Amino acid sequence: LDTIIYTKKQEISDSKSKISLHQLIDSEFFGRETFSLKETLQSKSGIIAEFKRQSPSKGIINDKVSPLKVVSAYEHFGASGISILTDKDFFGGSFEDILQVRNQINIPILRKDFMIDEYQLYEAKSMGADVVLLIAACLSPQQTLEFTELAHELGLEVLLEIHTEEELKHYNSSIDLVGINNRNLKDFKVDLQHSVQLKNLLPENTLSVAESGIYTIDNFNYLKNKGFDGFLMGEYFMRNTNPAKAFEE
Ligand code: IGP
Repeated sequence: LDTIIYTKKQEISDSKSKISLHQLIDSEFFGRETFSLKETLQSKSGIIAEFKRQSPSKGIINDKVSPLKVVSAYEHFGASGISILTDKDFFGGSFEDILQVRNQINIPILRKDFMIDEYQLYEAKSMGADVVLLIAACLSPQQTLEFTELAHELGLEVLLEIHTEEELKHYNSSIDLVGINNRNLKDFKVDLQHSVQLKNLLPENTLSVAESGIYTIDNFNYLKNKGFDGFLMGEYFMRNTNPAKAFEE
């Protein structure tokens, strides 16, 4: 995680020198009305289906399929939302992946990246995202609050990702959704029990999302029975040469 954050700082400072905040604000998608993941989590399947070419823990998962083909099918089969990795160095993603699909689907898009600078929230809005992921392990509780407020000013919803009980300190009542990552970002170990245990410690009525390691229908049903509102799934779909087919099943 430290390496990712270090690389990310460099990337952000490069971007800032190339594209000013003003340019972001003037861009095509900046003023658009966003979709609400809070709403679609309740009105559709609850699945937030991810487009992910590769990851540090798994290497290449699928680099043959186009984002548009995959996310259109996700929408068709009832996904509540789409998660798109925009980190290039570690996940092989890009801003283009969101820009390209934005006008082709009518469900919310989560910009999945390592947010450490408010500039990235402006970027998220300008590329057509509706929701941003804030990873507690990358931020202080104070930053989390400030980023949440800015996100809301921009019309974006916030999914706070936690992995430990300690990180509950990052929670504040403005946060829209809390995701519990079953994968430890430090050693990549995955344990579904993890989200189940931490979920009990969330304030009542918090919309909760179980993240990572959901690889079978049984995994999904298990977590649904435990009361999760959302299910962030990536590898299970992307492993398939036809990710949408996995969703349909
Ligand atoms: C998806 P999986 O095991 O279904 O591919 O996991 C998603 O939860 C995972 O990609 C993820 C992630 C993150 C990636 C969750 N939190 C933070 C990068 C950064």
